Amino acid sequence: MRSFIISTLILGLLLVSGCDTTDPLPGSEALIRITGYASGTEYIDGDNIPFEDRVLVVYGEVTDTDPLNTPELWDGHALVLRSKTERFILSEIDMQPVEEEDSRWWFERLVRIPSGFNTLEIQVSAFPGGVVLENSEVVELRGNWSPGRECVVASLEWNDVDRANLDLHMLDDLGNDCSEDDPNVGGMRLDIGDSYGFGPEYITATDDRQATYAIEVEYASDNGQDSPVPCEVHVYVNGAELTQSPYSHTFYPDDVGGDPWQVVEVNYNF
Ligand SMILES: [Ca+2]
Repeated sequence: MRSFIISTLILGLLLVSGCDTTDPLPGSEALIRITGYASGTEYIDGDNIPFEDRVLVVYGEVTDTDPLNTPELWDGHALVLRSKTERFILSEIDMQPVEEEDSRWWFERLVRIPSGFNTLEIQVSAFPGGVVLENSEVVELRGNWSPGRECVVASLEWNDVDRANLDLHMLDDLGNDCSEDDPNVGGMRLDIGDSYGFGPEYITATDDRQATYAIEVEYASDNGQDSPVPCEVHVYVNGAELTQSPYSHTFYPDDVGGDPWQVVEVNYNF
């Protein structure tokens, strides 16, 4: 089932595969490609994404050619790489088989696109943290969103080995708590909630008022994993990263459902 309805612009039909196969997956050459991306997204329940310029749906196909893998189960490791630096990992829930008994997998993934020049590509590994076996061709696109236009932005990423669910929270001084459970409240907006790893989750405070924001991280679920989960939070005010940022922390199995990590409190004065 597709997670989203792509309601408006399909900006590009982009790539054919053309992968470098210097170290291919066993079996044959994998087909990996980005077939398009879109903005103006709308969730099926009608909850519009109001800041769609910040987030695009990237979609395409990956072929899992490892003969050791079962065709019914996505057990490869693939990610969307933005501008060679930011990783948006494709979890099992992002992957849908194109046809039964077929090794082709369709994916959709929300990706954050900052202003200016961006690149997107797909990388495939045999397992998390493994050597990159194949790259797709590179898509070039321009974003029109800038963190400098926003009051306070926080981002959370965690390690890509265990599929734990960490939740970024931003709490304002009016009692509002923005997180995956309440992604659009008090002028604060969670762009991409990630329940199966590994972020990034972004929350942006958009109300231009004098305010205090507390940034916290909650270990919401271990999703059946039991390894320590190192994570990192970046905080920006008026587009400038705080000098102490990024902040680092490690959650342990006993931390699930416990007290959140209180990262930092930000006083915003325009
Ligand atoms: Ca989460």
